Amino acid sequence: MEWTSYIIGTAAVLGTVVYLRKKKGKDTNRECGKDYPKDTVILHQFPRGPFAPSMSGFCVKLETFLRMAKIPYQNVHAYKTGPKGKSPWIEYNGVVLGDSQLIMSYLSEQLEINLNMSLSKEQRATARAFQKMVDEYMYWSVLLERWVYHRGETSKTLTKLPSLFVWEIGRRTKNMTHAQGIGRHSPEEVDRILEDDLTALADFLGEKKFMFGDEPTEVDCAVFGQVSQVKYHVPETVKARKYLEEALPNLNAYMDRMKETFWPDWEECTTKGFTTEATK
Ligand SMILES: N[C@@H](CCC(=O)N[C@@H](CS)C(=O)NCC(=O)O)C(=O)O
Repeated sequence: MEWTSYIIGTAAVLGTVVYLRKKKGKDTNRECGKDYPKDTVILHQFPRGPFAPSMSGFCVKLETFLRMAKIPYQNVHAYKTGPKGKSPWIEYNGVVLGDSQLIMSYLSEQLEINLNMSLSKEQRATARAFQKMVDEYMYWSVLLERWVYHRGETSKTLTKLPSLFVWEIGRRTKNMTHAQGIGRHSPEEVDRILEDDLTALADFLGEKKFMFGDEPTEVDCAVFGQVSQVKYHVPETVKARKYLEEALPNLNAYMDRMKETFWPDWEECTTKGFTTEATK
């Protein structure tokens, strides 16, 4: 029984890879105005998550940006990666682009939008440092917690992906985090780093409504995106998730504020929790 499911799982993984490789060429040749509408961002991202709109902090970040900047967009949900081999990615008026931050800069330039207008040069520099902290470090800590240290629990409570798929994600995560460097730390050290990064966010936020005051700015998209994964999409036993819940009330209130402001349809944008129905 066990072996049968491994064979079926392997065939499914290989089948998906071959299918996606064939499909990629077709998708990047799509024509604006014919295959998709003009002046509308086509946001390619992973399928919705169980407790937040995506299990990718970058997808939550970019979609929050499109909402904050009031840019018309349409979602395409699939486990399909873009020109840089990652998700999210976009098509916009004939241009195909990957990387959430580069996409945000590109759209801001094209549409003459500046969500950082109210910030001084010094504040912009601080915002950039926070964006890098969450996108380039917190992201990897979350991956380790979810797919390596607590993989069994993730499978039971967060994802219905076949166990072979989850094992493969864990294997890739180990390799990537080793290369990045964070994967060389012990689980206890990663827990500690994650807690310290959350504390830094909470301390900087203080009593402000958003990272830089009463109005949200671009960095709020990245902070909200990556912290949403700690709050909703790592198993409940992860120490940093409990720490966020119990020790950082202002950061929690901020997360709720971002959610209410930009995601009034939050529930409809999730799969409404994890259910084992389909896997019984
Ligand atoms: N720097 C990229 C990172 C995107 C990224 O790492 N996406 C992950 C999902 S959260 C991905 O596509 N992983 C697939 C892979 O590495 O094969 C961005 O800002 O968009």
